Amino acid sequence: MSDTAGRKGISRRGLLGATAGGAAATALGVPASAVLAGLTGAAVVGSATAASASPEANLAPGELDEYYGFWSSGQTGEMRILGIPSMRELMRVPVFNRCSATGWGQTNESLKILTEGLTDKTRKQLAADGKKTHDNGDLHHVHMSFTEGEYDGRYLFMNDKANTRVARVRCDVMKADKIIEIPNAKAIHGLRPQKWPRTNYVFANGEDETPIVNDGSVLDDPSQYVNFFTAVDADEMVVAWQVMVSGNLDNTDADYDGKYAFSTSYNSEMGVNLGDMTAAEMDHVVVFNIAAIEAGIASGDYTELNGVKVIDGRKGQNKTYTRYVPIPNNPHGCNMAPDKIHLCIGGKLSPTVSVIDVRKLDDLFAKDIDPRSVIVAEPEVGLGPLHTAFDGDGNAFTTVFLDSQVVKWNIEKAVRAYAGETVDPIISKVDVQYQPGHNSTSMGETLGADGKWLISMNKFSKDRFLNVGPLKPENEQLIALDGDKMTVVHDGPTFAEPHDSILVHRSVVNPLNIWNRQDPMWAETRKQAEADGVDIDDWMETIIRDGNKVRVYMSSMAPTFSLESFTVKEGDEVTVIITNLDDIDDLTHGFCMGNHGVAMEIGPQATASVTFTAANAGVYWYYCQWFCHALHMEMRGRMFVEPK
Ligand code: CUK
Ligand code: CUA
Ligand code: CA
Repeated sequence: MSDTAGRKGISRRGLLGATAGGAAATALGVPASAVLAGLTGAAVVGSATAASASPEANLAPGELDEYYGFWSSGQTGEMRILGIPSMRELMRVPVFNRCSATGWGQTNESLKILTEGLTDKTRKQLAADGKKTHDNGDLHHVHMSFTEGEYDGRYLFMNDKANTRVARVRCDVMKADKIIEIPNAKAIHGLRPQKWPRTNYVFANGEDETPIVNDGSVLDDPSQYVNFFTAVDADEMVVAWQVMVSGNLDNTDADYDGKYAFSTSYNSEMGVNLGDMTAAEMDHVVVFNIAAIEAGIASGDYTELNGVKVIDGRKGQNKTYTRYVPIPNNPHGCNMAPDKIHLCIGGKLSPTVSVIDVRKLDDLFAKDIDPRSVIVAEPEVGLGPLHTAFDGDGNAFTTVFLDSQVVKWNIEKAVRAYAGETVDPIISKVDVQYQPGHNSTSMGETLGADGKWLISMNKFSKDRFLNVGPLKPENEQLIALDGDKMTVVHDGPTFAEPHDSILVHRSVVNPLNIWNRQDPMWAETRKQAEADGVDIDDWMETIIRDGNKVRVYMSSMAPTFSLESFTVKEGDEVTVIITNLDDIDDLTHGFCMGNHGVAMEIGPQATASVTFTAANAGVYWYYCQWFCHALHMEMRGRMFVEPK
């Protein structure tokens, strides 16, 4: 097989020239082929003709979209919600990032969520910098919880590659409720929920290799480095177990039978530089046998590492837990087709998509068959295949980064071609602008894949929009799927750096308009208020002094705060607790304490609190910073800070 890979493969030099290193490519920003594609047919098709081909893409003002798009934001660290097909951005949900508008990362309620799942090492790291939590994240993958292969509208799960975390967002209020740091692993990248029978686990890949016990006793000795595959208990949001693997882990997915999970590895070499990581012609996909791993944990065949039960699934260890299927060449995307049979692996340095028939995996584990025999197709789709999405008719859509295209191909034809039949699995190709990473189809990662829309998430926008300086937006394109044709119908510039998205039919998602007063988000705050004899569900005008701590309880009702002023002493630690008693759709208030770097959102019927130090004597105004009323400007009051 390595022979095949070598023949079909892109040379390492070619890849470097096209993306990172070569002078010509750097000057243009994208390879020549993409530039040509963009300047010839594609741009014209993309704007003028296309709009008429799919009129339903254009919604009238006030018309609602058919799909929710849940988006990652890469190094921005938030989750975004878009409407599809309009591509209108509906909301930004802060998760790993600090948010000025909502106070995420500053309110006591959000700080609890951001800090309770941290490891002791990280607490020490943060304390050394005078911080409680990280204020950055790198959120690549957002996926919804499943019940029997279909989205169930309960939760969204997402990764933080930057600080090795996994977060959960509640779909009823679209706020994060749990964020945990994953011990042992480094750089959580690929992330997917279990699809069947329901999302009991969220699978999360560690991308960066480190020593098993990373305490400084081993440093520059990569032979002692490992990676960790993590199963998070999705209900409790705690680590259920981990598997130690050979090679690093990139993207992951799970089957529709609840038996296996899969991870791609581009660094089977366990290299520490580019040359090492691209040295082998074959890397691999790791297949995780979930029932076997659970049995191994139950029978005590694990090592406990930093409080986590870790199974040894490295190559040459116990083969009941993992198998390694060789795949050319630095593979990337890992996508399970809704036919429940085919797992598609993007070859990246190989122009192929390797297709695994998951029905063969039982024999792979039980009978020790040749791991390559589980591959049933390996169509050549173009240069730089990364991710694959699906319709409900047995077709796959693969992004090819270097060719700047999305390629539609038929899985069954690809299987027949691999078996020797003369049949071309490629159905059509469409130019995108430019360099696509992920793509996603409407409901495409579920059994309800409907093949209506495809989004191509492109890493470069270059000449598609007005120049905004050296830092350009990315470009996300909406593609109408119509028979064999793929038509680009919309260009959407976006800020850094949506990797991935899912398109969920609106019938699945039913958020609240107004918070439930008993929401667990402010349970701790409620407990403190009860101890202080304050009813946070009612009009509040209470100030509690507790040593140098002062708790200021107030309510908001447009356009006033219940307290026009309050008095504290220089040096006091002040906590302001506010319940927004308005119970009208869309009536959010805010609280911003001038010159103290303090601001938060209080949604209708929500309670929120924030703590700061009144370090300087004087008069300070607080105001509502969410426009709520004709007299919103007047919604303000004074904090008097008495000198010591
Ligand atoms: S990875 Cu970004 S293009 Cu982090 Cu999902 Cu493939
Ligand atoms: Cu309340 Cu603006
Ligand atoms: Ca490699």
